[in-house]
Amino acid sequence: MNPLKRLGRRRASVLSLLAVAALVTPGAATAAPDGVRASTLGAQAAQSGRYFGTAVAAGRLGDGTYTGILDREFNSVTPENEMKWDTIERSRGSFNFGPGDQIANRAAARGQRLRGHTLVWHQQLPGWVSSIRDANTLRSVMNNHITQVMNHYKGKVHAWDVVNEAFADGGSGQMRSSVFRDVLGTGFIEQAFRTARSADPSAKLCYNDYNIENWSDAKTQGVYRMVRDFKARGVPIDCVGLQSHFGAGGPPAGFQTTLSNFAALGVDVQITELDIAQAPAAAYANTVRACMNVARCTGITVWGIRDSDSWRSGENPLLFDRNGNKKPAYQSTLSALGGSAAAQRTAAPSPRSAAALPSSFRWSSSGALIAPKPDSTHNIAGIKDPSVVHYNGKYHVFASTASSAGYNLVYLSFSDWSQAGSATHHYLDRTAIGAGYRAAPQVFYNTQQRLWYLVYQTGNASYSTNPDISNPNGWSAPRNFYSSMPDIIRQNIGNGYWVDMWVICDSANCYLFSSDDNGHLYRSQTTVGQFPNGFTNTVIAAQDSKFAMFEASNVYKVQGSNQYLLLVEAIGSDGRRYFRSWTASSLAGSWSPLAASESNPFAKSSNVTFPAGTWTRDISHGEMIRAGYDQTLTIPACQLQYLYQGKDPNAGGDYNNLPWRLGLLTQTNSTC
Ligand code: 9MR
Repeated sequence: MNPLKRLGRRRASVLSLLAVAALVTPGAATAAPDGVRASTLGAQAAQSGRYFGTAVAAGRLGDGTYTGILDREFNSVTPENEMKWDTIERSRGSFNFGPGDQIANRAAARGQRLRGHTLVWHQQLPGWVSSIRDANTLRSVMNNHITQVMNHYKGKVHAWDVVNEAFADGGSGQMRSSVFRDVLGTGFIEQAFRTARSADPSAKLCYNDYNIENWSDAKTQGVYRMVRDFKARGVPIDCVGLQSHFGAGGPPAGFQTTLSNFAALGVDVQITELDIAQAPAAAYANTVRACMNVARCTGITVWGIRDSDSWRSGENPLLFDRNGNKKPAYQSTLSALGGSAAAQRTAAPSPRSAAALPSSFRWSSSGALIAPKPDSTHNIAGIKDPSVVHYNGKYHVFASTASSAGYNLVYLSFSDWSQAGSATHHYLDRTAIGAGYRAAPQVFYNTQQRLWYLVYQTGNASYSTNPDISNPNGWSAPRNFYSSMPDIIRQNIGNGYWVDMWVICDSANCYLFSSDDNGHLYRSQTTVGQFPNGFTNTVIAAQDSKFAMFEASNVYKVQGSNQYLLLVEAIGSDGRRYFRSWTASSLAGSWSPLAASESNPFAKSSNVTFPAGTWTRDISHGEMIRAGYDQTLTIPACQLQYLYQGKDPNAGGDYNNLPWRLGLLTQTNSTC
């Protein structure tokens, strides 16, 4: 992060951004391990960590053809009717778990997972409930039903449809009229979810509905607003079930967008009741592919096994015909899951078994989650350059505070992103870190020394240590890594600035990377034993034209692979910030382009969607959400998240006074 004014330069025309020749040795993509294709739906879905389930009717469990397919193909089941209110609590306080148990016990005996369907629904609701007019009575009846049923199935049901079909069809985007809404008000859904969380804290809590698959539909938007509001206020919700009862055309064009937009709110999505009129093979494949393309789409359930088992049997909407034979849609579904009917062993990579990163990325962004909190002595315009670890159940975020008076550091922690905006900001100029120019922090835990390190720029590369990351007052006074700027930097920096120091260690060495706002990435090294002393042998690790390799470099170890990932912030031809990426097989190695161009960026406004509204065109200085928190800076290979700085696209003026805010990118094209 450049401490001084850079206004004007960002508008300069940027030449030959795509010229990366100086930087790389070409080729060298990491080979994915061989995958094994499975021959059944459940086994193939399991290879990507997903389930493939079906609705099951207790009344059909005596049919050998039915159970034969059920046990061969499916690894999750949903009772089609047996856990609904009119079966379980037909009269007040008298619970009949028999049919539900039959399905639950059978599934448990075969290692099949169980979805619970459904606790609060206006249909299949006994008359004694729908005729209640007193709110206190209905509230206690609803809470009691949820509690009793969830208690009974505790440990057996992995996800519950807590509330089913509460939104109205048509253009209102509002909740439908039902005894629950009419007597309890629209808050009944929140009440149901809170009760459900207390009843079984380890079950995933889903909202389930139909006709919410098309992103632009008012009903979809209504449910989206509710989930966003729940996440923002900390109302417990873990998943959204999209029933997906489709016509012969299959899913709407924007189906995957809907899945990823919900997922970006921080919930899982599941396709819960899939059936498609006439079961066209392509329509099934499109549906499955949309789920496979969204990391948080955790499973698919078809609503029945054979066409003759379907609630819409006249439309033959399922994967097996009346005789239990596989239909063409079965084959297309299996291939879309990544499998093949022949169960051949193949050298083709299985999408989920590869630990390597993809070569292009797509993201969905949150809104601005963290804004500055000026106080009487901190007149702050922007919060910038975040560093983040997840440790001890909390996110710990360190960031620069920027104002016309200069830069310093701030610390905040919170347990959930929905709480990020309300976290207390601890200004670190009040600690031994002290006032004056400190910026662009990077935090990690040194496991040998059992100390947290905060690395930051002060004009030199500096650090403080702290035995307890959660204690802002525990940081030591700044110390420098170098006695002075290394010669090679002095010789190459031109009229740039020495910024954005970054430490990462492997088992032998620690490396200190830094940038110069002038096209160079520098690297020094020391041994793990000597760290934090002894940084020497400074070299140019990568170089390009000034704006193509500007600043804010991150280097990570990719979990489960031999890959390291380099991100560097560039300034695009539109004057906006974005990230380029490279990989290498060692920290001292040469970097090969991964998504390294303006047209195939790692993260840029062009590959980020903003379901909550486009609040920035800059994707600027930030950090990946790591898999751990130690000096190896290990990130997951899948489902990446990146905390970044963005700002109002219309803001201008003094760079130090720009209104930077922090937002979170979530990868939407993870294949694992
Ligand atoms: O498939 C179920 C059918 O056997 C029942 O008669 C019907 C009663 O309303 O419910 C069917 O399942 C529904 C599910 O519970 C919720 N979403 C719509 C499904 C199809 O109607």
